[in-house]
This record gives sequence, structure tokens and C-alpha cells, in this order.
Amino acid sequence: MELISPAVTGYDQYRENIPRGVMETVEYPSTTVGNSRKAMVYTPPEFSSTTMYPVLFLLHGIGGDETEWHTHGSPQIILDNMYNDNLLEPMVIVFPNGRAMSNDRAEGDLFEPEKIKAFKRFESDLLNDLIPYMESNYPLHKSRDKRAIAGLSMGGGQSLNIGLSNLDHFAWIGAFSAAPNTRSPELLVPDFSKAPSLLSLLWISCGEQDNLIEISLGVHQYLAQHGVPHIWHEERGGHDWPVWKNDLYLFSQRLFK
Ligand code: FER
Repeated sequence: MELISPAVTGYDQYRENIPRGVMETVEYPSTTVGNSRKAMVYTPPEFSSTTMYPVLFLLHGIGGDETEWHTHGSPQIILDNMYNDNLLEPMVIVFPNGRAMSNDRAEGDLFEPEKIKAFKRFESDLLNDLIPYMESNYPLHKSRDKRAIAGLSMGGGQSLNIGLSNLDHFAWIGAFSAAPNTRSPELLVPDFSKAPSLLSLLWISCGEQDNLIEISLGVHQYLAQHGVPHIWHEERGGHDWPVWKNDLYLFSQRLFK
């Protein structure tokens, strides 16, 4: 078993005088939803439009939208620091809105069936609308081994559901504290003879005090039983940002290597 150390002290603290990536908001036309939708995009320090980059789609939880990571997780600080410490492959990170419906703001009753359904509909928005938009507007590699999907909670469930049923699109998958939208392990990985050769990384993590930990544990145990290589990482903490920021740090440095 791989020993995983927590993030180094200060990994999420702003450092003066280091090269910075750029965080911006884009709008793309969604044929799935029928209107234009927002996503945030982080390009790394020294980003160049003449270089080709791999891409990570990083999803939010039930209470968030495309700004949730930016507002609560300081990804820009974490990633800038990691580049400065030579820990990361140059990659573009996209923060989509995973609630694929015309009003996709995180307001009202977030558990309404229509809103939960919209998290499922996002699969089509991602594959048919957002990925094509990103590939025509950013210098991205277009192959499965250069595409990753990960997310927290609702977004962790989406990453497992979407990633594992679209292995022709994604070779790198991460679920942080996956929520009850996660399909049962038997549905996630029906063909455990095929998945291992297609997965460059399957990362599953959860805080040990998270009430939802049984979901992650269930997936981990099923994968272990059937010999599907993956990383299972249980960490200190609950269903909360210190855990997800740490997950971003740990997961992102394993990508595209
Ligand atoms: C649920 C409990 C939690 C659920 C979703 C969540 C769909 C999501 C939590 C989060 O995203 O933080 O029963 O059902």
C-alpha cells in the first residue's frame, strides 16, 4: 500500500513573488440545457497557446456551482504553490457547473428531484457541450489519457458515474467524499477485467468523520475484491473543505505522469 502524506504546511497560503496561473470565467453554449452556461478555468503559470495541455474537470458539491472551489478551496493559491514546487504537470483545470438545468444556481431546496436529476444530466452537457467548447478554445490534448475528472461529494459521485462509464474519454478519475448519487459499485464497474487496463488512476478518498464514508468504503471494498487497482485514502476530518483542499493537492500531483 502506498503511504500518502498529507499536504505540506503552508500549501494553501499565498506566497509573494511566485509565477501565477490565471483564473477566468468562460461561457459555452449548451445544447443539453438549451442556454449558455458558465465554467471557471485555471491555466497554469507560463501558459502558452502554442503548447498542448492535458485537462482536469473538477466538480463541486450539492451546495455549490462553478465558483464553489474558487470561493472555498483557494485552488489558485494551492496550484500556483504546487507549480512553484515542481509538483504538477502543466494542465488546464476546468471548474464546471454540474447542475445542468436552466437555473443552475445553488438556491432554494438543493435536494429537489429536478435539481438532483440535473446533476445526472450534466454527463451530456460535459461530453457534448463543455469538452468540445474547451477543445476548440484552449490548446488541449483530445485523448483519454490526457483527460481527468474529479470532484467533491455530489461531484465525486458524478466523477465516478461519468468517468467509469466513459473510459473512452477519461483515464484519470478521482472522488473526494462521494455522495449518495454514486451508482452502486456493481454498476460503476460491471466489467472488472476491462477497467484496470484503461485506468491510469482511480482515486477514492473520504474524511474518516464523514457521515457519507460508507459510500466510498463500499466502492473501495468492491474494487479491492475484484482486483481493480485504485488508491483508497481515508483522511482526518469530515465532510469539509480542509479535506477537499488536501485531496486536490494529493490527487492533482499524481495526474498525467
Ligand atoms: C444526500 C446527502 C448528501 C445526497 C447528496 C448529498 C443526493 C450531497 C452532499 C454534497 O454534495 O455535499 O442524500 O443525495
